[in-house]
Amino acid sequence: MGTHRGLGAGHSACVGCPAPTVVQAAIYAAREALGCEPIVTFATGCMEVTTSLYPHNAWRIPFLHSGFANSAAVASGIETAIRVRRARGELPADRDIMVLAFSGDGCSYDIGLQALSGAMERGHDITFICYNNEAYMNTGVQRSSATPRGAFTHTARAGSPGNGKDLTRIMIAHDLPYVAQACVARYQDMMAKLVKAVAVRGPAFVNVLSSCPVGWGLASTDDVLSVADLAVECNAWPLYECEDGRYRITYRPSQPRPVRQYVQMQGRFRHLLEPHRQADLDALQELIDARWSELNRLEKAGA
Ligand SMILES: Cc1ncc(C[n+]2csc(CCOP(=O)(O)OP(=O)(O)O)c2C)c(N)n1
Ligand code: SF4
Ligand SMILES: [Mg+2]
Repeated sequence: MGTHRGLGAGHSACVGCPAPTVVQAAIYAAREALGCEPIVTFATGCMEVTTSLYPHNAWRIPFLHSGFANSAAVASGIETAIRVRRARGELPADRDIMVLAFSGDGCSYDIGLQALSGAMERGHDITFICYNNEAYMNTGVQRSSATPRGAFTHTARAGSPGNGKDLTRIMIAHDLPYVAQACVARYQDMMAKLVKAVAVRGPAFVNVLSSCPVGWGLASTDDVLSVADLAVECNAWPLYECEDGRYRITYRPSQPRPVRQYVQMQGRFRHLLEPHRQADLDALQELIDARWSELNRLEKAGA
């Protein structure tokens, strides 16, 4: 890694928060693996607030705080300006300046979905990375459409009623050259996907599960990676990519773990362990199994 990492000291993310690792990895992919100069846009959320809280600033590379909704729209504008200035010969040919757009799930799944969809559909050469902690954490753990079925948030106190939107597949439906789902606990897999996403010419989207010790109600910050790992091992968060429409599962648990084990590690699911909530726990398992079967079918269909 170079002398500075793009995102350095001076941020105030909670102890144990893995989200800065996601951001660092994407910047590393761009700068060190591919030799690009990234310009970063960031929607409001934990990683934006904690890295740029006046008078501190953890950024060592160009960084723009967009609004909550428009990280992708701001990224589109920057990418267009780079393209136009390059065509006019105003940028040195040997400088590979590119745009990394980040947001949490609140922006990408909900309030910024329109801007994200538009930027992807127009074909801007940007890499959009969602660090997905499955709720609005920065404002005190409210439900987003990424919140899994049954999980407690302060706006879904008996457990989130929805199934959780499948944004990765929504992005695939945009016919993008590269879409992937990764997990912060599987660093090598995540890094390989980030490198591919940045290298692609055209829009790319990577959805990275990023556990949150606060919002997920973990007993200890020591559990932050093991719980994310278990999300992969129980198929709640499958690892896969889709290149030019072809699905590839990048990790297949040999013996998928029951979702009960995943639930047991997290305060946000505690109520699902009460005997009268057994049907809700079963429904969560059935949903995970159904989505996993469908993913396998899609992979086979493209083989
Ligand atoms: C238009 C607008 N609405 C609401 C807010 C308040 N707000 C700031 S961050 C945030 C939640 C962000 O959630 P997410 O994108 O999931 O990021 P996280 O905090 O979980 O990292 C909200 C609701 C805002 N800044 N702007
Ligand atoms: S609330 Fe969660 S996502 Fe936000 S900084 Fe703290 S640990 Fe990270
Ligand atoms: Mg979030």
